[in-house]
Amino acid sequence: MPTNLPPDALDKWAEVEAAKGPREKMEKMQEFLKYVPQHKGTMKLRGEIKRKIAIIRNDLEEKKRKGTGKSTGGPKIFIEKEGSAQIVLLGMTNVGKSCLMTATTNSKVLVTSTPYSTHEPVPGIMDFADIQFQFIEAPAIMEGSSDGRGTGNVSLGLARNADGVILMVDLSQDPIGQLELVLSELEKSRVLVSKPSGRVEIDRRHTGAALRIILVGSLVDCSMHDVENLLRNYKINDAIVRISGNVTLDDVENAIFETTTYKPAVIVANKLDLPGAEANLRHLIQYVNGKLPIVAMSCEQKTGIEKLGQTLIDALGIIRVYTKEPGSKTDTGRPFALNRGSTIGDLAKNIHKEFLSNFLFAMVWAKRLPFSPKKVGLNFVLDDGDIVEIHLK
Ligand SMILES: Nc1nc2c(ncn2[C@@H]2O[C@H](COP(=O)(O)OP(=O)(O)OP(=O)(O)O)[C@@H](O)[C@H]2O)c(=O)[nH]1
Ligand SMILES: [Mg+2]
Repeated sequence: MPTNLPPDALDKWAEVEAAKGPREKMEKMQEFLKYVPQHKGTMKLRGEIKRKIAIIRNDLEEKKRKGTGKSTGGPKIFIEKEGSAQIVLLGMTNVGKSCLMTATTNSKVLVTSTPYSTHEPVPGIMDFADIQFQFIEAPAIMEGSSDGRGTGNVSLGLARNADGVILMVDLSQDPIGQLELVLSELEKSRVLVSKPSGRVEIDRRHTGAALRIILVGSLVDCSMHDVENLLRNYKINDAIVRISGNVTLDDVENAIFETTTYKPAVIVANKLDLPGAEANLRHLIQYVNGKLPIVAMSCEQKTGIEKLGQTLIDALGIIRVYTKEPGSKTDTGRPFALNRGSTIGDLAKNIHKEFLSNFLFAMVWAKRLPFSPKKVGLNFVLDDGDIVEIHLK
Protein backbone atom coordinates (compact mmCIF):
# COMPACT_ATOMS: atom_id res chain seq x y z
CA MET A 1 0.00 0.00 0.00
CA PRO A 2 1.11 3.58 -0.49
CA THR A 3 3.32 5.00 2.19
CA ASN A 4 0.60 7.33 3.54
CA LEU A 5 2.97 10.18 4.18
CA PRO A 6 1.87 12.90 6.60
CA PRO A 7 0.86 16.29 5.08
CA ASP A 8 4.15 17.93 6.21
CA ALA A 9 6.14 15.38 4.23
CA LEU A 10 3.97 15.92 1.16
CA ASP A 11 4.59 19.67 1.41
CA LYS A 12 8.32 19.02 1.67
CA TRP A 13 8.22 16.78 -1.38
CA ALA A 14 6.61 19.62 -3.34
CA GLU A 15 9.67 21.70 -2.37
CA VAL A 16 11.96 18.96 -3.68
CA GLU A 17 10.10 19.04 -6.99
CA ALA A 18 10.36 22.82 -7.17
CA ALA A 19 14.10 22.91 -6.35
CA LYS A 20 16.21 24.66 -8.97
CA GLY A 21 19.69 23.16 -8.88
CA PRO A 22 21.07 19.79 -7.68
CA ARG A 23 22.42 21.23 -4.42
CA GLU A 24 19.04 22.69 -3.50
CA LYS A 25 17.37 19.42 -4.50
CA MET A 26 19.72 17.48 -2.22
CA GLU A 27 19.09 19.82 0.71
CA LYS A 28 15.33 19.65 0.23
CA MET A 29 15.51 15.83 0.10
CA GLN A 30 17.41 15.83 3.39
CA GLU A 31 14.66 17.97 4.92
CA PHE A 32 11.97 15.76 3.36
CA LEU A 33 13.50 12.68 5.03
CA LYS A 34 13.05 14.25 8.47
CA TYR A 35 9.29 14.28 7.86
CA VAL A 36 9.02 10.68 6.62
CA PRO A 37 8.07 8.47 9.57
CA GLN A 38 10.35 5.49 10.19
CA HIS A 39 8.42 2.26 9.75
CA LYS A 40 8.39 -0.79 7.50
CA GLY A 41 6.12 0.83 4.93
CA THR A 42 8.52 3.71 4.32
CA MET A 43 11.76 1.71 4.44
CA LYS A 44 12.20 1.41 0.67
CA LEU A 45 11.32 5.05 0.11
CA ARG A 46 13.83 6.20 2.74
CA GLY A 47 16.51 3.99 1.21
CA GLU A 48 15.83 5.33 -2.25
CA ILE A 49 15.90 8.98 -1.19
CA LYS A 50 19.16 8.39 0.70
CA ARG A 51 20.64 6.86 -2.42
CA LYS A 52 19.50 9.81 -4.52
CA ILE A 53 21.15 12.15 -2.04
CA ALA A 54 24.36 10.09 -2.19
CA ILE A 55 24.34 10.22 -6.00
CA ILE A 56 23.87 14.00 -6.13
CA ARG A 57 26.55 14.47 -3.47
CA ASN A 58 28.95 12.26 -5.41
CA ASP A 59 28.19 14.21 -8.59
CA LEU A 60 28.76 17.58 -6.92
CA GLU A 61 32.03 16.36 -5.44
CA GLU A 62 33.12 15.06 -8.82
CA LYS A 63 32.41 18.47 -10.38
CA LYS A 64 34.34 20.17 -7.57
CA ARG A 65 37.23 17.78 -8.06
CA LYS A 66 37.32 18.54 -11.78
CA GLY A 67 37.30 22.26 -10.97
CA THR A 68 40.11 22.13 -8.41
CA GLY A 69 41.99 19.12 -9.75
CA LYS A 70 41.91 17.58 -6.25
CA SER A 71 40.50 14.14 -5.57
CA THR A 72 37.71 13.80 -3.04
CA GLY A 73 38.43 10.10 -2.69
CA GLY A 74 35.04 8.50 -3.44
CA PRO A 75 34.59 6.11 -6.39
CA LYS A 76 32.66 7.33 -9.44
CA ILE A 77 29.05 6.22 -9.82
CA PHE A 78 28.58 7.23 -13.43
CA ILE A 79 30.81 5.79 -16.06
CA GLU A 80 30.37 7.30 -19.48
CA LYS A 81 28.74 4.89 -21.89
CA GLU A 82 30.81 3.44 -24.69
CA GLY A 83 29.91 0.87 -27.33
CA SER A 84 26.37 -0.36 -27.96
CA ALA A 85 25.29 -1.28 -24.44
CA GLN A 86 26.55 -0.77 -20.90
CA ILE A 87 26.30 -3.91 -18.78
CA VAL A 88 27.08 -3.94 -15.06
CA LEU A 89 28.48 -7.09 -13.43
CA LEU A 90 26.87 -7.70 -10.06
CA GLY A 91 27.66 -10.49 -7.66
CA MET A 92 28.99 -11.37 -4.24
CA THR A 93 32.71 -11.27 -3.67
CA ASN A 94 34.96 -13.90 -5.31
CA VAL A 95 32.33 -15.15 -7.77
CA GLY A 96 34.77 -14.31 -10.58
CA LYS A 97 33.71 -10.86 -11.82
CA SER A 98 37.30 -9.73 -12.39
CA CYS A 99 38.06 -13.06 -14.05
CA LEU A 100 35.14 -12.45 -16.47
CA MET A 101 36.49 -8.95 -17.21
CA THR A 102 39.92 -10.39 -18.00
CA ALA A 103 38.50 -13.22 -20.11
CA THR A 104 36.22 -11.02 -22.22
CA THR A 105 37.52 -7.44 -22.25
CA ASN A 106 40.65 -5.37 -22.64
CA SER A 107 40.56 -4.15 -19.02
CA LYS A 108 43.30 -4.71 -16.53
CA VAL A 109 41.87 -5.87 -13.26
CA LEU A 110 43.15 -7.99 -10.43
CA VAL A 111 41.89 -11.58 -10.17
CA THR A 112 42.54 -12.88 -6.68
CA SER A 113 41.00 -15.04 -4.00
CA THR A 114 41.31 -12.15 -1.55
CA PRO A 115 37.72 -11.05 -0.92
CA TYR A 116 36.54 -7.55 -1.84
CA SER A 117 39.59 -6.89 -3.96
CA THR A 118 37.77 -4.75 -6.56
CA HIS A 119 36.54 -1.69 -4.67
CA GLU A 120 36.11 0.74 -7.56
CA PRO A 121 34.10 0.18 -10.74
CA VAL A 122 36.24 -1.03 -13.65
CA PRO A 123 35.07 -0.67 -17.27
CA GLY A 124 36.17 -2.73 -20.28
CA ILE A 125 34.97 -3.44 -23.84
CA MET A 126 33.90 -6.88 -25.04
CA ASP A 127 33.77 -7.27 -28.84
CA PHE A 128 31.21 -9.78 -29.98
CA ALA A 129 29.64 -10.36 -33.39
CA ASP A 130 30.23 -6.77 -34.59
CA ILE A 131 28.86 -5.38 -31.33
CA GLN A 132 30.78 -3.72 -28.55
CA PHE A 133 29.52 -4.31 -25.06
CA GLN A 134 30.85 -2.12 -22.29
CA PHE A 135 31.16 -4.26 -19.18
CA ILE A 136 31.62 -2.62 -15.80
CA GLU A 137 32.74 -4.68 -12.83
CA ALA A 138 30.91 -3.27 -9.82
CA PRO A 139 32.31 -3.66 -6.31
CA ALA A 140 30.88 -6.82 -4.71
CA ILE A 141 27.29 -6.89 -3.47
CA MET A 142 26.76 -7.91 0.14
CA GLU A 143 23.83 -8.04 2.50
CA GLY A 144 22.96 -4.40 3.23
CA SER A 145 24.36 -2.97 -0.03
CA SER A 146 20.98 -1.34 -0.67
CA ASP A 147 21.35 0.43 2.68
CA GLY A 148 24.67 1.85 1.55
CA ARG A 149 26.85 -0.77 3.26
CA GLY A 150 30.29 -1.13 1.70
CA THR A 151 30.16 0.52 -1.71
CA GLY A 152 26.54 -0.49 -2.18
CA ASN A 153 25.45 2.94 -3.39
CA VAL A 154 28.04 2.80 -6.13
CA SER A 155 27.23 -0.72 -7.33
CA LEU A 156 23.46 -0.31 -7.25
CA GLY A 157 23.72 3.21 -8.72
CA LEU A 158 25.71 1.74 -11.62
CA ALA A 159 23.05 -0.92 -12.16
CA ARG A 160 20.33 1.74 -12.26
CA ASN A 161 22.22 3.67 -14.89
CA ALA A 162 23.12 0.68 -17.09
CA ASP A 163 21.37 -0.85 -20.11
CA GLY A 164 21.46 -4.29 -18.54
CA VAL A 165 22.97 -6.33 -15.73
CA ILE A 166 24.85 -9.60 -15.36
CA LEU A 167 23.99 -11.40 -12.14
CA MET A 168 27.00 -13.55 -11.40
CA VAL A 169 27.11 -16.56 -9.09
CA ASP A 170 29.74 -19.12 -8.10
CA LEU A 171 28.50 -22.64 -8.95
CA SER A 172 30.78 -24.23 -6.36
CA GLN A 173 28.99 -22.45 -3.49
CA ASP A 174 25.20 -22.26 -3.05
CA PRO A 175 24.42 -20.32 -6.25
CA ILE A 176 20.72 -20.04 -5.35
CA GLY A 177 21.51 -18.31 -2.05
CA GLN A 178 23.86 -15.90 -3.85
CA LEU A 179 21.29 -15.11 -6.52
CA GLU A 180 18.59 -14.52 -3.90
CA LEU A 181 20.83 -12.11 -2.03
CA VAL A 182 21.73 -10.06 -5.11
CA LEU A 183 18.11 -9.98 -6.31
CA SER A 184 16.92 -8.91 -2.89
CA GLU A 185 19.43 -6.04 -2.69
CA LEU A 186 18.38 -4.97 -6.19
CA GLU A 187 14.73 -5.15 -5.30
CA LYS A 188 15.28 -3.12 -2.14
CA SER A 189 16.87 -0.44 -4.28
CA ARG A 190 13.94 -0.77 -6.68
CA VAL A 191 15.73 -2.20 -9.65
CA LEU A 192 13.60 -4.93 -11.21
CA VAL A 193 14.94 -7.64 -13.48
CA SER A 194 11.59 -8.93 -14.66
CA LYS A 195 9.35 -6.77 -16.77
CA PRO A 196 6.72 -5.04 -14.65
CA SER A 197 3.15 -5.82 -15.65
CA GLY A 198 2.27 -2.16 -15.89
CA ARG A 199 3.74 1.24 -16.43
CA VAL A 200 3.10 4.74 -15.09
CA GLU A 201 4.61 7.78 -16.74
CA ILE A 202 4.22 11.22 -15.22
CA ASP A 203 4.92 14.03 -17.62
CA ARG A 204 4.98 17.23 -15.57
CA ARG A 205 3.55 20.34 -17.21
CA HIS A 206 3.61 24.08 -16.49
CA THR A 207 1.35 25.53 -13.79
CA GLY A 208 -2.24 25.84 -14.96
CA ALA A 209 -1.98 23.03 -17.50
CA ALA A 210 -4.25 20.83 -15.34
CA LEU A 211 -4.04 17.13 -14.49
CA ARG A 212 -4.92 14.58 -17.18
CA ILE A 213 -4.85 10.86 -16.50
CA ILE A 214 -4.85 8.58 -19.53
CA LEU A 215 -5.63 4.96 -18.67
CA VAL A 216 -4.80 2.26 -21.23
CA GLY A 217 -4.97 -0.78 -18.98
CA SER A 218 -6.44 -1.43 -15.58
CA LEU A 219 -6.09 -0.26 -12.02
CA VAL A 220 -5.63 -3.30 -9.77
CA ASP A 221 -6.45 -2.05 -6.28
CA CYS A 222 -7.81 1.45 -6.69
CA SER A 223 -10.06 3.77 -8.69
CA MET A 224 -9.19 6.72 -10.94
CA HIS A 225 -10.40 8.88 -8.07
CA ASP A 226 -7.78 7.32 -5.73
CA VAL A 227 -5.06 7.93 -8.31
CA GLU A 228 -6.07 11.55 -8.71
CA ASN A 229 -6.21 12.05 -4.94
CA LEU A 230 -2.76 10.56 -4.49
CA LEU A 231 -1.27 12.79 -7.19
CA ARG A 232 -2.95 15.88 -5.80
CA ASN A 233 -1.68 15.02 -2.30
CA TYR A 234 1.80 15.25 -3.74
CA LYS A 235 0.80 18.62 -5.28
CA ILE A 236 0.95 17.19 -8.77
CA ASN A 237 -1.77 19.33 -10.31
CA ASP A 238 -0.31 19.93 -13.75
CA ALA A 239 0.75 16.81 -15.57
CA ILE A 240 -0.17 14.20 -18.14
CA VAL A 241 -0.16 10.79 -16.48
CA ARG A 242 -0.16 7.71 -18.71
CA ILE A 243 -1.06 4.39 -17.13
CA SER A 244 -0.69 1.19 -19.13
CA GLY A 245 -0.93 -2.51 -18.23
CA ASN A 246 -1.94 -3.58 -14.72
CA VAL A 247 -1.06 -0.93 -12.19
CA THR A 248 -1.48 -0.60 -8.43
CA LEU A 249 -1.69 2.59 -6.38
CA ASP A 250 1.79 1.69 -5.13
CA ASP A 251 3.09 1.77 -8.71
CA VAL A 252 1.64 5.27 -9.12
CA GLU A 253 3.39 6.42 -5.94
CA ASN A 254 6.67 4.85 -7.08
CA ALA A 255 6.40 6.74 -10.34
CA ILE A 256 6.15 10.03 -8.40
CA PHE A 257 9.57 9.33 -6.90
CA GLU A 258 10.77 7.99 -10.27
CA THR A 259 12.10 5.02 -8.42
CA THR A 260 11.33 1.62 -9.85
CA THR A 261 13.30 0.82 -12.95
CA TYR A 262 13.55 -2.30 -15.08
CA LYS A 263 16.85 -3.74 -16.36
CA PRO A 264 17.23 -6.79 -18.59
CA ALA A 265 19.37 -9.37 -16.81
CA VAL A 266 21.42 -12.46 -17.61
CA ILE A 267 22.62 -14.88 -14.93
CA VAL A 268 26.23 -15.97 -15.33
CA ALA A 269 26.83 -19.22 -13.45
CA ASN A 270 30.60 -19.32 -13.12
CA LYS A 271 33.24 -21.88 -12.11
CA LEU A 272 31.61 -24.74 -14.02
CA ASP A 273 35.01 -26.47 -13.87
CA LEU A 274 34.84 -27.03 -10.10
CA PRO A 275 33.54 -30.20 -8.37
CA GLY A 276 29.82 -30.12 -7.62
CA ALA A 277 29.21 -27.32 -10.12
CA GLU A 278 27.15 -29.42 -12.56
CA ALA A 279 24.71 -30.52 -9.87
CA ASN A 280 24.38 -26.98 -8.53
CA LEU A 281 23.75 -25.73 -12.06
CA ARG A 282 20.84 -28.17 -12.40
CA HIS A 283 19.33 -26.90 -9.13
CA LEU A 284 19.79 -23.30 -10.23
CA ILE A 285 18.09 -23.93 -13.59
CA GLN A 286 15.17 -25.56 -11.78
CA TYR A 287 14.92 -22.68 -9.32
CA VAL A 288 15.03 -19.93 -11.98
CA ASN A 289 12.48 -21.87 -14.04
CA GLY A 290 13.04 -20.00 -17.28
CA LYS A 291 12.36 -16.56 -15.74
CA LEU A 292 15.87 -15.32 -16.61
CA PRO A 293 18.45 -16.64 -19.07
CA ILE A 294 21.37 -18.54 -17.53
CA VAL A 295 24.84 -18.87 -19.08
CA ALA A 296 27.13 -21.47 -17.51
CA MET A 297 30.79 -20.52 -17.78
CA SER A 298 34.26 -21.12 -16.55
CA CYS A 299 35.90 -17.73 -16.78
CA GLU A 300 39.19 -19.28 -15.78
CA GLN A 301 39.05 -21.76 -18.66
CA LYS A 302 37.39 -19.18 -20.93
CA THR A 303 34.36 -21.32 -21.76
CA GLY A 304 30.84 -20.01 -22.36
CA ILE A 305 31.92 -16.62 -23.75
CA GLU A 306 30.17 -17.04 -27.13
CA LYS A 307 26.94 -18.05 -25.44
CA LEU A 308 27.19 -15.04 -23.12
CA GLY A 309 27.50 -12.65 -26.10
CA GLN A 310 24.48 -14.12 -27.90
CA THR A 311 22.39 -14.27 -24.71
CA LEU A 312 23.09 -10.59 -24.01
CA ILE A 313 22.05 -9.65 -27.54
CA ASP A 314 18.77 -11.54 -27.08
CA ALA A 315 18.08 -10.27 -23.55
CA LEU A 316 18.70 -6.65 -24.51
CA GLY A 317 16.72 -7.01 -27.75
CA ILE A 318 19.57 -5.67 -29.87
CA ILE A 319 19.47 -5.94 -33.66
CA ARG A 320 22.43 -5.23 -35.96
CA VAL A 321 21.67 -3.16 -39.00
CA TYR A 322 24.38 -2.68 -41.62
CA THR A 323 24.44 0.33 -43.90
CA LYS A 324 25.95 0.90 -47.30
CA GLU A 325 26.47 3.92 -49.45
CA PRO A 326 24.33 4.13 -52.60
CA GLY A 327 26.37 2.69 -55.46
CA SER A 328 28.76 0.80 -53.19
CA LYS A 329 28.89 -2.99 -53.44
CA THR A 330 29.62 -3.75 -49.80
CA ASP A 331 28.37 -2.50 -46.46
CA THR A 332 30.55 -0.50 -44.07
CA GLY A 333 31.16 -3.57 -41.88
CA ARG A 334 30.27 -1.76 -38.66
CA PRO A 335 26.57 -2.18 -37.90
CA PHE A 336 24.29 0.13 -35.96
CA ALA A 337 23.04 -1.62 -32.84
CA LEU A 338 19.36 -0.75 -32.53
CA ASN A 339 16.52 -1.90 -30.30
CA ARG A 340 14.26 -4.62 -31.65
CA GLY A 341 11.28 -2.95 -33.35
CA SER A 342 13.33 -0.01 -34.69
CA THR A 343 12.37 1.43 -38.06
CA ILE A 344 14.23 2.97 -40.98
CA GLY A 345 13.31 6.33 -39.38
CA ASP A 346 15.14 5.35 -36.16
CA LEU A 347 18.17 4.28 -38.17
CA ALA A 348 18.18 7.55 -40.15
CA LYS A 349 18.03 9.54 -36.87
CA ASN A 350 20.95 7.50 -35.57
CA ILE A 351 23.09 8.25 -38.59
CA HIS A 352 22.48 12.00 -38.68
CA LYS A 353 19.50 14.22 -37.98
CA GLU A 354 19.70 15.57 -41.54
CA PHE A 355 19.16 12.03 -42.81
CA LEU A 356 15.66 12.21 -41.44
CA SER A 357 14.73 15.60 -42.89
CA ASN A 358 16.31 14.85 -46.29
CA PHE A 359 15.07 11.26 -46.51
CA LEU A 360 13.76 10.11 -49.89
CA PHE A 361 13.58 6.30 -49.69
CA ALA A 362 15.66 3.32 -48.59
CA MET A 363 16.62 -0.01 -50.16
CA VAL A 364 16.71 -3.02 -47.82
CA TRP A 365 18.50 -6.32 -48.41
CA ALA A 366 17.15 -9.09 -46.16
CA LYS A 367 16.76 -12.84 -46.37
CA ARG A 368 13.21 -12.70 -45.00
CA LEU A 369 11.98 -10.59 -47.93
CA PRO A 370 10.55 -12.40 -50.98
CA PHE A 371 12.18 -9.80 -53.23
CA SER A 372 15.39 -8.25 -52.07
CA PRO A 373 16.38 -5.44 -52.24
CA LYS A 374 13.08 -3.79 -51.49
CA LYS A 375 12.30 -0.08 -51.70
CA VAL A 376 10.86 1.08 -48.35
CA GLY A 377 9.86 4.20 -46.37
CA LEU A 378 10.58 5.50 -42.88
CA ASN A 379 8.11 3.15 -41.14
CA PHE A 380 9.68 -0.11 -42.36
CA VAL A 381 10.54 -2.28 -39.32
CA LEU A 382 14.12 -3.57 -39.37
CA ASP A 383 15.50 -6.92 -38.25
CA ASP A 384 18.86 -8.34 -37.24
CA GLY A 385 21.28 -8.52 -40.16
CA ASP A 386 19.40 -6.17 -42.51
CA ILE A 387 21.50 -4.15 -44.95
CA VAL A 388 20.17 -0.68 -45.71
CA GLU A 389 20.98 1.94 -48.31
CA ILE A 390 19.45 5.36 -47.62
CA HIS A 391 18.75 7.73 -50.49
CA LEU A 392 18.49 11.42 -49.72
CA LYS A 393 16.80 14.30 -51.56
N1 LIG B 1 38.05 -22.69 -10.68
C1 LIG B 1 37.69 -21.47 -11.05
N2 LIG B 1 38.09 -20.40 -10.33
C2 LIG B 1 37.72 -19.18 -10.73
C3 LIG B 1 36.93 -18.98 -11.89
N3 LIG B 1 36.71 -17.66 -12.01
C4 LIG B 1 37.34 -17.05 -10.99
N4 LIG B 1 37.97 -17.96 -10.20
C5 LIG B 1 38.77 -17.72 -9.00
O1 LIG B 1 37.96 -17.11 -8.01
C6 LIG B 1 38.69 -16.16 -7.26
C7 LIG B 1 38.01 -14.82 -7.29
O2 LIG B 1 37.99 -14.32 -8.60
P1 LIG B 1 37.80 -12.77 -8.94
O3 LIG B 1 37.59 -12.69 -10.39
O4 LIG B 1 38.89 -11.96 -8.36
O5 LIG B 1 36.45 -12.51 -8.14
P2 LIG B 1 35.62 -11.14 -8.01
O6 LIG B 1 34.18 -11.50 -8.18
O7 LIG B 1 36.16 -10.12 -8.94
O8 LIG B 1 35.85 -10.75 -6.49
P3 LIG B 1 35.90 -9.30 -5.79
O9 LIG B 1 36.34 -8.27 -6.79
O10 LIG B 1 36.87 -9.45 -4.71
O11 LIG B 1 34.54 -9.06 -5.29
C8 LIG B 1 40.10 -16.13 -7.87
O12 LIG B 1 40.95 -16.93 -7.09
C9 LIG B 1 39.89 -16.72 -9.26
O13 LIG B 1 41.05 -17.36 -9.75
C10 LIG B 1 36.52 -20.13 -12.65
O14 LIG B 1 35.83 -20.07 -13.66
N5 LIG B 1 36.93 -21.34 -12.17
MG1 LIG C 1 36.99 -8.30 -8.63
